[in-house]
Amino acid sequence: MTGVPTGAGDLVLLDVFGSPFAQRVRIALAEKGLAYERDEQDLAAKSDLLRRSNPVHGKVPVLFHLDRPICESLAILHYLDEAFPATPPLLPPATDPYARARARFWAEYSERLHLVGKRLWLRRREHAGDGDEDEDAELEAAREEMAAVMRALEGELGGREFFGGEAFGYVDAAAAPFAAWFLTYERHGGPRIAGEFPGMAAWAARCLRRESVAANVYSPEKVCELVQEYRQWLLTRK
Ligand SMILES: N[C@@H](CCC(=O)N[C@@H](CS)C(=O)NCC(=O)O)C(=O)O
Repeated sequence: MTGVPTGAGDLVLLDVFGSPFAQRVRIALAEKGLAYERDEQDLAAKSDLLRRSNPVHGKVPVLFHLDRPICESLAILHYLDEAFPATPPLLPPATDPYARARARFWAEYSERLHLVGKRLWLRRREHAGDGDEDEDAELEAAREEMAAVMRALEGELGGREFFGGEAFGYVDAAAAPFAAWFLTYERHGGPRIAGEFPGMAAWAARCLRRESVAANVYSPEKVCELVQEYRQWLLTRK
């Protein structure tokens, strides 16, 4: 716990490659240059280890550091900053509590992308306008909410390279996994991101080019493909 990068055995991550919450942690570990072991989980048949280490939620990611589990992606990112102070920080410095509080706010807010995104792609029908007025109204509401989320994030980004300024930081690590989902949001009725939110589109492209992100998320096309498969499976099950 001294800030010296550890051997891979000291850090073990229970994760699922495609989980955007687990991706946050892998991105942060990559940014910090920390070696770790991955333990891919099967969420359809949860292991005793996952249940024991995250008894409240039973979700990934869980990071073990020296055999002690830490749950919740944002808590893990925070922990990594504190436990490994010699590595590149994600949060603003402790001498700037205001900037830290602000970063925590926007990191949490970035989850709106995922929640509202689901309302776009997890609908029964692929397209609006073929007869179900309730579904059309829900699609329109979700599209508007996604536009509001993008607008708010773009306002916070404020023309900077990253939410962390010139450096990729805590909000960037928290939100970057969702950058790979922008294409899916668009294809399922969301706003045209490049046209309406050029700042967010440029930020997403910047993130996806970054090694820590590119190595740890699926490509936007692959996300679309997997979402389509998942949707089919889910909708035919009902
Ligand atoms: N708030 C949690 C969310 C984690 C989460 O939703 N993980 C999903 C995978 S993307 C999961 O493990 N789901 C299993 C379940 O819900 O039982 C975090 O930030 O870590």
